[in-house]
Amino acid sequence: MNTNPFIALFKSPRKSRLAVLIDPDKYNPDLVKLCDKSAVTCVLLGGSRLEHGNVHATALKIKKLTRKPVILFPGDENQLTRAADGVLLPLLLSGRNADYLGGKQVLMAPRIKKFQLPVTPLGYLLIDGGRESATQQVTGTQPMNPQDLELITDTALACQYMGCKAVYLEAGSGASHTVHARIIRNVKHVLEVPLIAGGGVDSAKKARALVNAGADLVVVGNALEKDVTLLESLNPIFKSRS
Ligand code: 1GP
Repeated sequence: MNTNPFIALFKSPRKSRLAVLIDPDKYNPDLVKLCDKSAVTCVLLGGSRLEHGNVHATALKIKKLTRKPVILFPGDENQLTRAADGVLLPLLLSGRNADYLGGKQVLMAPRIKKFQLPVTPLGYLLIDGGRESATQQVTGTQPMNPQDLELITDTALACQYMGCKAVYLEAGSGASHTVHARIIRNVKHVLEVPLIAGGGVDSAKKARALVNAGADLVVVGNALEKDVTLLESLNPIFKSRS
């Protein structure tokens, strides 16, 4: 049986981890080159909707530049490639669009099998980050209201009971504000699987707040695509957590 490199990340005693999310449309080799010299534990690859980027070609380029695992975070069934080390299979339980609660998964399944990708079923909760997100537009679902703490917590727990091996609290790429620490704390309190947080992390302060609230993995995309030097200020947060 294949070991799952994504699940393996959480076996280390490290308190929290950093993932870089790469959108094939905005691929920047300089960012990938820094991964091996930094606290980045894995590279996530994918996007809500791709315009010109190619997941397969980008995965091959990334694999040449880093030894860190490259895990697909696919927006749809066309974003799968055998060049990656694994795949997250998102279940968008914050919404009620059947395409993202089964339809897309059925389309992805034969390709995941063909490419023999270790798969991690992922509970995916979109939480209002103060700006209409690409995920919201593409999936046609509304984000959860950050005030609905109990519903968010129950939804995360349901993901776990439905077999998800991790839960991702997502404020949306480029969110005005990250998922609130109170939400992270509450969900972390009930969850037995790793908790991932992302969306709108554009400073060390915001990353640290997520870590301190209990996120097992923090995902940063946009801000690092714009400015790779942010990695220098993120490094101490994640290096000191091992
Ligand atoms: C989006 O949470 C990720 O899926 C990353 O968001 O691009 O805002 O870092 P950002």
